[in-house]
Amino acid sequence: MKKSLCVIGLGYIGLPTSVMFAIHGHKVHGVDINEKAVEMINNKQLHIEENGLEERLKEAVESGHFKASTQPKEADVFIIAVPSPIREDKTANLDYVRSASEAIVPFVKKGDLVILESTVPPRTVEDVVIPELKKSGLEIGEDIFVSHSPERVIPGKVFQELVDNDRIVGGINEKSSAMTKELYESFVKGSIHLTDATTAEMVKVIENTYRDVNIAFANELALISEKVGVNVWEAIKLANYHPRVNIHTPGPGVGGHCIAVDPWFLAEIEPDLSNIIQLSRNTNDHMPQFTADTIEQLMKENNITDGKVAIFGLSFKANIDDQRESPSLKVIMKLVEKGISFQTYDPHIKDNVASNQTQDIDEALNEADVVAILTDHDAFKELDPVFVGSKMKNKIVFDTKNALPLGEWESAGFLIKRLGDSKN
Ligand code: SAJ
Repeated sequence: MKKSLCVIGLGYIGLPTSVMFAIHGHKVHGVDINEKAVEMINNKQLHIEENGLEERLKEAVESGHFKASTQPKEADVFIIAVPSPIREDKTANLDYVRSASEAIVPFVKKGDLVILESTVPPRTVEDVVIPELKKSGLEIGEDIFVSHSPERVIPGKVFQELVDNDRIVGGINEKSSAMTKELYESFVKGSIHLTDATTAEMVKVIENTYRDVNIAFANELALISEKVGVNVWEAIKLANYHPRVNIHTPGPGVGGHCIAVDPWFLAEIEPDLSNIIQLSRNTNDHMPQFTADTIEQLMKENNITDGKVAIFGLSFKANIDDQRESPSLKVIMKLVEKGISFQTYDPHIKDNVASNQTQDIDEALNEADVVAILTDHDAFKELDPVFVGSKMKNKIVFDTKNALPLGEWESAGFLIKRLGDSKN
């Protein structure tokens, strides 16, 4: 049955989700506090980059099924997809989740469903969302229904994963779960697994924590490999041929608003029981420092004084425009501390997000001594080493993502240092 939906938060998750429901026949009223974003969305313009979003947004708006606004309104279903960041002290900041829950109170009515999609520490539905919704005077679980259905899509492949991924639905009771399942069946082709709200919260947080711990392991292996005469990329590739091994890849750090954040949700709840989780966070957080130290070392070894580094890659991972919590920004801070000159460049990031940023690759490379590859964008993998070398003062590359074809760059006269590789 087609429903009216009110989606709070039109960012990386809320906007694609709204658009999907709209093009599957539901009537969607999207809400965001960012007036400029609302205006752009209604004009079929993107305020974020995501593959396939542009044409779907156009279709959704033109169908008359999707409209954005700064204010919520009455609906059958409310979906909350707002940020849930961490504070400086690594505790969860649930202010947006709380204020979104509060904002819908005047509009919820008997029979409505409220779904929280934002990633949150276990018990947030019970301890934060429900107390707000109770202010409506409606009986929770009888008059209105509530569930947590965490988003699990990867930036860059959001539309594919929204459809194909399995979905976790945790209702506060069976009716809440059933209603939520029925709604997502509008477009989800993966299986929809039902559980309770707190378990669903836990599932989402442990998925990202698993990845963080695994990446920390890979980063530790990279540091060990540099000492023992091994290329970590080769070692991990070979180990992963084992049917029960799946080691992730090292890099200059872990960015994004999920993997570098969610493990703290568990650490906050049970600090004494989350040793590996906290150690992994700290290991990954140390990688930008290690990256900056290696750049400094490369300059010293090659007798470069007052050298210039070209930082390639500002987004937190390949082929996206999202620089939130990007390790690159932390590497830059460390370079500033060391007094090393640099220019930053990212073909995916059009706004000014970093110091000394340029949109011009020639300017970034001009008179540079070292190019540091911090994000494995396809555009970097396809770079012509002869062109890059022609602009630089010294031909040195620090490849933290194993992105470049080594032989080709060495043939072009480059000295290549690869993270986790004692031979290069
Ligand atoms: N990274 C590594 N090594 C790896 C994999 C990633 O260093 O082997 C780094 C990346 O470069 C990046 C960071 O980790 O800086 C995070 O990237 P990611 O691709 O692992 O994850 P996100 O943050 O884009 O998306 C994750 C996904 N979670 C899982 O894969 C378990 C996604 O499905 C979630 O929806 C998303 O978090 C979220 O919103 O929680």
